[in-house]
Amino acid sequence: MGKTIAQKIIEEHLLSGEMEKGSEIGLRIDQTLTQDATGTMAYLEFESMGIPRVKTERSVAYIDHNTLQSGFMNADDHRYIQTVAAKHGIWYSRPGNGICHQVHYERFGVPGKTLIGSDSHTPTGGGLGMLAMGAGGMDVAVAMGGGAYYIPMPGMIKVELTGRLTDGVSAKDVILDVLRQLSVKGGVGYIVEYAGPGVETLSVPERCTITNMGAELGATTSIFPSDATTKAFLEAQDRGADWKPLASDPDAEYDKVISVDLTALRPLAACPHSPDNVKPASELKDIKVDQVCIGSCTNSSLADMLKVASMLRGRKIADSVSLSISPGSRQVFSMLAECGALTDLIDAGARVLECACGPCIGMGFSPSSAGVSLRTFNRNFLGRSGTKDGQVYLVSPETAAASALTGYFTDPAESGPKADVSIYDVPEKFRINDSGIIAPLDEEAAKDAEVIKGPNIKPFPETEPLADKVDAQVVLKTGDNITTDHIMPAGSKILPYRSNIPYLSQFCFEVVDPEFPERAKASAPGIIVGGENYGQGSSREHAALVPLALGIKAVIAKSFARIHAANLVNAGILPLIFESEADYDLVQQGDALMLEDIHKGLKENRLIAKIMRRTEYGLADGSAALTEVAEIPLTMQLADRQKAMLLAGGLLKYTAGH
Ligand code: MIC
Ligand code: SF4
Repeated sequence: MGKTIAQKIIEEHLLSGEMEKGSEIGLRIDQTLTQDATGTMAYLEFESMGIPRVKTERSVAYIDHNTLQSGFMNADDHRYIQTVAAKHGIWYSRPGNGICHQVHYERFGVPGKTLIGSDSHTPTGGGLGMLAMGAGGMDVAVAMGGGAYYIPMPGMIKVELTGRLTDGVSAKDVILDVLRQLSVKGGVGYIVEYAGPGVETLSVPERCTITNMGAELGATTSIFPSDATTKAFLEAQDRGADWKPLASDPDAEYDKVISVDLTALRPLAACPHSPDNVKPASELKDIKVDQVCIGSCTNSSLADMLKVASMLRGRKIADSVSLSISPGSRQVFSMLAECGALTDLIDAGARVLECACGPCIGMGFSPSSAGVSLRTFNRNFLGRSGTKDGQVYLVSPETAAASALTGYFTDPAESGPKADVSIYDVPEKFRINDSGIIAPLDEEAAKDAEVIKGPNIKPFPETEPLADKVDAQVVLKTGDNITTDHIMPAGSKILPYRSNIPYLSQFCFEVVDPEFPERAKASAPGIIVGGENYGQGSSREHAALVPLALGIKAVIAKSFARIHAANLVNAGILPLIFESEADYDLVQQGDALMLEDIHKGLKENRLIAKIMRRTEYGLADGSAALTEVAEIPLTMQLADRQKAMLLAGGLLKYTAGH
C-alpha cells in the first residue's frame, strides 16, 4: 500500500510504536521552536533536566508575544530566554524580528523534517512540507534534550484542491471553507494533507495560511507536498540546498476525503465566537465595521501585505474604522518599505504596529465595547481580543482591506478595488538580513555563560504522583468547546506573568466564572467537568499548570483536544472521559465525586466514580450530609507511558526517573 507524505515522514522518524491509527508513536524531532509566552516555562523545564546543550538539529527561541514591556516583567523574560538560549545551543530571534511561525518558515523550515513548537500554530511549517506540530512546553523541553515526542498515530484526511482562486478570493477562504466542512473538532486525531491539481496554483505563503489555521480543526497537523513552488521559495530565501521533493504515493489511502473547488470559492468569514461559524462575506454586508486588524501568523506574509497595500493605494480608510497592520517579519516589513507599499499603507490611514502577535493575543488594539472587529487572524474566541463583548470576525486580507475602505463588511469579489501586487517593483529574491537572529555561543564559551533570571521568573509548580483514591468536589461544570483561552486567558494584563503561576491563577476561567479560582482553592481537591473538545485552541501548558496549582486532580470531559490532554497528563492531572452523554447530564457542579482504586483503573482504562450530593436538610448539627446519587463509569485514552507518567507525578518527574 502506498503512503501519504505524513506517513513517509513519520516512518523516517519513528523511534517507537506501530503506525496504527490511535496507537502511541514516539518520533525523533529535528527542530523545535518556542515563543516567549510559553518559552520561559519550557526553558525552566529544560534547565531542570540538566542537559548542557540541545540535541536537535535546530532549536529557535522567538520573542513575539509579550513585546509590550509595560514594566520589568516581559523584559525579564526576554533576558532570561536570550541568556538561556545562548548557553544551551539555541538560536534567538529578538523582539521585533517577527512572529515565530512566519520567521521560521522563511529562515529555518526544511521539507521532510519534524518540528515541534510550544505554540499551537506550529503546523504553519506544513506549508513547506514539514511535519510540524504544536506541543506543550514540557514536551518541547524533552525534545530539545533529545527525547522522543509522543502522539497517537493520526489518521489521514485528504483535501483535494481543484481549480484556481479567482479575484478577491484568498487562501484564507480555503481554510475557512475546510473549517465549515469539518468543524473545530473535525480534525482531532487526523493529519490533513492537501493534494490535487489546485496545489500547484498556491504559493508557499498561501499554503502556510492554510496549514496555520488547520490548528483550528483540532488536527495534529496539516501538510502540503514539497514541489517546484517550494523549491523556488527556498531558493528565493537563499536556502535552495534545504529543498527536497515530497509527494504522496498515487495509491496512498486516506480515512476521509473532502474537496474544495478553488474556482467556485467565494470570500468567507468566521463569525463570533468560533472559527467554524463560517458564513459567506456577501451575507454580512450590512454589518458596520469599527476595527480592522491585518497580520498574525495566518496572514502576514509579504504577498498578503502587498495585496492590502495595492487595494489601499491612493485611497483613505473610512473615518469610523481603526486599521492596524502588523507585518509578520522584519523581512516582510523591510521589503514593504523598500518597494513603497508601506507608504501606501500609512497614507491610507493605517496604524502600523511592530512585527509581533499584537492584537491577535489581546496585546493592545482591543475593540471598543461591542465593537465589530474584522481580523485576518485565526481565533475569535470570546474575550480573546481583550474586549469581552467584542464581535470578532476572521477574514482574508482582501475582505479586511475592502471593508476598511467602506466601513461595512464588504465582499472583495463583488465590489471595491482589486488587489494587484504587480504595481510594486519587488525583487525576485527575498531581502535576507538576519540581524534579528542571534546565534548561540559555542560549547567552550557556553560553559561560563550566565543565565539571568530576574524577579519575574518563578519556579514552576510541583506536580504530585497520582493517588489511588480521590475524593473531590466538582468545582466547575462547563459546556462543549471550552478553549484554553477560557481556562487560562491571555491579554496584556495577564501575559507578562506567564512565569508566575500563583499570580496567573487568579484569572483562571475568568470569562466563564470569575468566582472559580476562589471556589477551587477553598474546596480543593477539585474536579472540572467539561463537554466535547475540552481544551481546544492554544498549546499553553498554563491551562494545566494553573488548575494544578488550584488543586485540580482530574478533568472529566466528553472528549479532549489533543495538546491539552497531553498537557494535563504532563502536569499529573488525570483526564477522564464520560462513557455516555447521560452521565455528563447527571453530574452537577458542587457534587462530590469519589474515585477509588485509581491505580487498578489505570490498568483497565476504566474506573467507577461515585457521585455524592448534599441532602436537602443536612445533619442535625447543621453540617451537610452527602447521599450517593449514582455510580458512573469513566474511561481513559492513555498510553502505557502516560499512565507511568501519572504515577510518577508528571512528565518531568517521569523523565528524571528514566
Ligand atoms: C495563541 O494563539 O493562542 C497563542 C498565544 O499563540 C498560544 C500560545 C500561548 O498561549 O502562549 C498557542 O497558540 O499555542
Ligand atoms: Fe501569535 Fe496569534 Fe499566531 Fe498565536 S495565533 S502565534 S498569538 S499571531
